Amino acid sequence: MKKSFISLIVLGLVLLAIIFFGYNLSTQKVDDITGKAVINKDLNLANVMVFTINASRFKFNPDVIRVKKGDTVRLIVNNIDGIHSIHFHEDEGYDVEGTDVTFVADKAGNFEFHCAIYCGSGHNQMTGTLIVEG
Ligand SMILES: [Cu+2]
Repeated sequence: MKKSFISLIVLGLVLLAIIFFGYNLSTQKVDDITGKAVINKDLNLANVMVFTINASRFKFNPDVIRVKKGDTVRLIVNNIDGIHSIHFHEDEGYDVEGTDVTFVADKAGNFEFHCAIYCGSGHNQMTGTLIVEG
């Protein structure tokens, strides 16, 4: 009788610990890669698809990024030659701009991104495509 009472208390403590640590993990709002605060707390940080895009006059490499719908995507622009940034037009499905952006690819399709910073004569040809497979 006494033994089963003690095991019940131990089981209760273990359950409390699991709930406590689980709660802490689910409410964490800091990007585990950059250490920066994450504004969109719905981002699934445990499974981030990270791509480094080398940017030079006047191309992105790679210029095709392929992910699956629902993936959390992080795009990091690595400027090799000149200063560039990426931009998706809002009316193309994603409202994203910057040199280090993280977002959920929640819409399937092909989405063109552009260089967001005027960088010379070939600026307008500086594009890439995000392919989100549904
Ligand atoms: Cu550019």
